[in-house]
Amino acid sequence: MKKEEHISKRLKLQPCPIGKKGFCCKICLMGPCRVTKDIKGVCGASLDLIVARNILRFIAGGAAAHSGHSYHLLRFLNKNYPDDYIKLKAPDYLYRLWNKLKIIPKVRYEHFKDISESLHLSTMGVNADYKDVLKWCMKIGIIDGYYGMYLATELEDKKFGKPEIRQAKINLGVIKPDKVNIAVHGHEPMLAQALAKEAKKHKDINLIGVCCTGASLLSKQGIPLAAHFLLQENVISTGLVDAMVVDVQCIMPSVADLCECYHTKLITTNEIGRIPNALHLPIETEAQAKAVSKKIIQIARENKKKRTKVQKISRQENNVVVGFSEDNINIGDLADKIKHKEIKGIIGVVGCVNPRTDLQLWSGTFKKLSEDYIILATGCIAFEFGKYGLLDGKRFFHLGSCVNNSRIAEIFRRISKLLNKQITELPFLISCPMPITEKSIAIGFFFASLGVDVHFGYPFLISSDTKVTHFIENTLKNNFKSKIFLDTNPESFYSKIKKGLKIYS
Ligand code: SF4
Ligand code: MSK
Repeated sequence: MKKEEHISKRLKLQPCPIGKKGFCCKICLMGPCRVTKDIKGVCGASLDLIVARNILRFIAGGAAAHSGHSYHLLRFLNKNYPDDYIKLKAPDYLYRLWNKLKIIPKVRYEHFKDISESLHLSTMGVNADYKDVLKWCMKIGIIDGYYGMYLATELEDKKFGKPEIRQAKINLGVIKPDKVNIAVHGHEPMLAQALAKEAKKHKDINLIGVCCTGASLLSKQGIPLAAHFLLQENVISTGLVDAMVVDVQCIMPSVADLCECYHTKLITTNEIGRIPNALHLPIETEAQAKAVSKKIIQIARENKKKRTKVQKISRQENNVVVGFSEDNINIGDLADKIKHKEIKGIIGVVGCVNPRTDLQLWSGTFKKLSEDYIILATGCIAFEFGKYGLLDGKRFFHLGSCVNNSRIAEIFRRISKLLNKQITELPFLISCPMPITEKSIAIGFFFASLGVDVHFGYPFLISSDTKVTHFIENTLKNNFKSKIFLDTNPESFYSKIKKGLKIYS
């Protein structure tokens, strides 16, 4: 079968209706079990237990990815972090609450043990109390927030500098036909930063970003961002990209198929991220990153000569304002606007752009909401907002890659401190309208642990009419004063939020 046929078949794949709701268990070989309210699994596991275990395993995957990201940075920089890292970063009242609930790791690197234990307790025949499993979801969410996002963001800022506010360009038009185009894609910016430094020395090299490695370079250095997750294949199919350099996370295996159809050289740079037929040049140290960068430039330059199938596709560029952070955004002004009710609140819009949702409709919804709310955006959805001309640095603020969601948490923390309120008392909302990855669910649970209500716009896992849904919509409030809720319909979401945050509770 031709590669193009493979792609069109992939696009027609329908999700399993049982798995989509989290009603399928496949953690032992007596299954997979498709359960209902009336039919338990072969082992006797109830629907609620299975849904809760599936959520926990999803969050564990996300926390492992974010914590792996910060672990790779620590190794690259030969650095460590204090044992009481969470105590140093979290608001005191929350630290005390989490301590009382016994949901924070206190010893260095112990969070990896907790991620591992969450897989252990959710395997067959260990924890059968769905409420306790959900408590673990909060614990792993906190780990994701601090040992994943906060730590990675802090290490990257210290090493590569804080973002700076500037004008920049995004979209496929940033790929230049007359240049050697090198795309960097993934999440960990160590090699990409070295490549950016090296590329500056060569006039013929055009470095462009994809996904969150790209969002990180965009916010710190203004390097153009060619694509988000959904456009990663389009980058290659321009026929103009001479090397695609990938690290970890959100790299579709299909890019290898595409590279076979075009001349693009695919290069993997992280020891855990190998792809068949790609050139593997793993880096673990700064010296290796520098040497590999020089090599990649040579390879890409040579490879440009092999361009044959240059496609005529839309080569649009969009102007955006980027480079916001917790340090350069005007916290005092935001606090005043909230205090004097000049805005209804702040919505942090996180992450992914799922092709099973309506991207245009969701972007339009946030455009309308921005009349009343300030919108803070990260990751792929920020790119999507940029495509619609919304990233203006007035109502919409670009805060970087998906680990940089910690910047949103930090902005919430600083505003609450300034107003002498708890985070939960302020009109903040996190919305993840089009989640794709395990990380996005982990991020949601992290914000819920801070007392922020969290919206998801796609029905995986938390859609069921089960006790689990009731728990995350209602019982969370008892301890965390937040709720996690689902609304897949942009219009009904808009009408709820338009009225004001927390009014919909
Ligand atoms: Fe089925 Fe129980 Fe095995 Fe899950 S653990 S697959 S519910 S038998
Ligand atoms: S890349 S995690 S699709 S934001 Fe961070 Fe985009 Fe979501 Fe991947």
